[in-house]
Amino acid sequence: MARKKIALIGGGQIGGVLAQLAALRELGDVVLFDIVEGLPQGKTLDIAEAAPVDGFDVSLKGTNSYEDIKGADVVIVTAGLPRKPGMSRDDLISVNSKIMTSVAEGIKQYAPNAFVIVISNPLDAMVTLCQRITGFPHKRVVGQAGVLDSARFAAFIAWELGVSVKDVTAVTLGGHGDDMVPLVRYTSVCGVPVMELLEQKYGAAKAAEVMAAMVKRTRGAGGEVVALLKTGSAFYSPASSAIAMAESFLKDQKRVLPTCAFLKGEFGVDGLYVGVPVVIGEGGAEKVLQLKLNAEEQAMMDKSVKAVRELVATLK
Ligand code: A3D
Repeated sequence: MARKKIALIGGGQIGGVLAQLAALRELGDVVLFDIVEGLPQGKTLDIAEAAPVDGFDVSLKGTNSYEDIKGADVVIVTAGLPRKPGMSRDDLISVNSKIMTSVAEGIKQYAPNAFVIVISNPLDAMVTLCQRITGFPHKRVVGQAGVLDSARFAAFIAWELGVSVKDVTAVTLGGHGDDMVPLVRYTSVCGVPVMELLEQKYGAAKAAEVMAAMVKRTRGAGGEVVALLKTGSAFYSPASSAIAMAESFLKDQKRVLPTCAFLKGEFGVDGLYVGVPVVIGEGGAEKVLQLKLNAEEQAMMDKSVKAVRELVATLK
């Protein structure tokens, strides 16, 4: 059986970590593409030279030529500028749309059967653009945001309650912006609703306050890292999140992962890429998992969807 091939478009901060994680997990052979000469070649050489130490055995290639992504099973796109302090993700739309246009054309030509995971911001718009240009079926073009947003929410809850992050299941829906929807009611620790545990710890009133602060921190978590780093945005956690999605596809794991997927009526949304729980398997984004939302949650979802619609409408 031929080895799987993973193409990474963008060899910057996230691209480098993606290459290392894909290699460490032996997901397949890795091709790292960037327009900057030497950058992807240098990073892949550096990672490959760690193979005898780490004990992985895959081929790693850095390239400035799209031809090298030929036949890729998975393509993960991080090409594009990241945020700097004071910028919103939406501020990146004009410059990153131009980059995404050339990237999507390269993918269309050389990796026509790939499952594509977009990470570039503004996420919901960049996924939309990538699908439009490639013309691939919607289930083969998705965005990574929700795995990360949910992981951040889960981490804050685990730290607050003093429990392992492994035992927290957190769910976020909606666009990858300040209006994202952390779903408190569906968030639990080993099956116990998180609010029950917070109320045991603090009583009802303070528990609500503590949760509101964690929801707020989750919504602003990307910006918190940007403000600390000053020169760019988060890169370890977005890379881990996209690798989980790629792995679920490559191994047909059918994991249920919050994914920016194209909705056709689910959650009352038609014809738009938005973050929802999705079964990811060999067919790509195979199925959207429907959740029942109460009036308050639906209102938050509607607000987030409206923001995504407005953003996507600005695409040329
Ligand atoms: P960075 O380290 O700047 O890497 C981006 C790379 O893209 C650079 O190496 C560029 O040379 C390269 N590039 C620029 N133009 C092209 C092109 N036309 N073709 C191929 N490569 C090109 O950024 P990063 O890795 O930190 O972030 C990458 C993107 O991910 C940014 O848009 C971020 O905003 C975004 N991001 C998304 C999330 C999500 O969870 C959705 C999280 C963090 C960052």
